[in-house]
Amino acid sequence: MVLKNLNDLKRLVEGRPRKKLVLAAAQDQHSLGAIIKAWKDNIIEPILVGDKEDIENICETFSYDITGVTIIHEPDIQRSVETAVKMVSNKQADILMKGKIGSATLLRCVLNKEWGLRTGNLLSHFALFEVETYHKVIAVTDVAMNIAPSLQDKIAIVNNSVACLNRLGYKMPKVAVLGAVEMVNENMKATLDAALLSKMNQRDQIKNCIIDGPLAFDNAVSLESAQLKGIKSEVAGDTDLLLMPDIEVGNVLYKSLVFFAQAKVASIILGAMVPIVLTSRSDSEQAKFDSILLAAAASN
Ligand code: COD
Repeated sequence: MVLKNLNDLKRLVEGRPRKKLVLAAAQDQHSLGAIIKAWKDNIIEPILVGDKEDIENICETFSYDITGVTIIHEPDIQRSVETAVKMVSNKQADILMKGKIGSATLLRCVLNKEWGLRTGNLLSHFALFEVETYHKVIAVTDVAMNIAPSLQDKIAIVNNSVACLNRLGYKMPKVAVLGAVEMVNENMKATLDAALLSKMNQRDQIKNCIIDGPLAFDNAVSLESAQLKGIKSEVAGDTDLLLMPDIEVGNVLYKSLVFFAQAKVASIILGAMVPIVLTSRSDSEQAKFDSILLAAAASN
């Protein structure tokens, strides 16, 4: 099964018990709007940690009915994140979500050695895009957490993403490891890593997926383009997951898809004790809702 659009995620959570989601620094309009919708749709049960007065003012202004929702008053941003993270590590919540706070600040709390959400795995960012010009949803990693991943990191990033795609119903997701070109060039590290990852996949060192690379973006997403270049590949033109060389390439692709191609996006952090909804503060309420849906579908 593959996802044709982000709405397909709904099917995966239907009939499942609601997940407890804790929103850190909850005084954020788009996050609150998304959470209330997900609550009304029976996907999650929200817990809000943040400035109670600000939260209530936003909800009143935008007519969000939060009657019955647990609010933990913590006006200090840093302490509100700490409280939310600890609720997850104490098993009082199944999903963590970022509110009015920078990504790096939240991630540093998540990585805290004493009370954070580490599991021993690398944590990585995973995004799903619905783009009109592609025949199915396409996953992209890592566009927001790992800055300059090593080969070892890329193996962990692929494993995180493949495990998530497997949970979403993909048996053997097709993974394109991107470079600027589809030939190995010793001066372009991304192409060397890509070739190694492909070979490791062929030798079963990376399982449950089909990896090909290096592929340039055009051959990864267009069969015609791959054929014109004479590339024979099971992945070319039918990619489920794009592995980015580094955060700059990834983040520029992410923002280009959203701003130029009007793509819809859902994104989470994988590899921690629970999925973490970590959308950018500029993301729409819809993107935050779809990310909650993805987190619920991806959680155990
Ligand atoms: N997974 C698991 N452990 C990690 C990871 C990871 N991805 N990254 C760091 N750690 C561990 C390290 O092993 C170490 O023990 C500790 O955390 C601190 O590591 P540093 O010194 O590299 O960590 P920081 O605090 O300097 O950086 C961690 C961040 C996640 C904050 C950093 O990688 C970062 O800023 N990433 C980009 C976040 C961002 O701005 N995204 C926004 C784009 S929209």
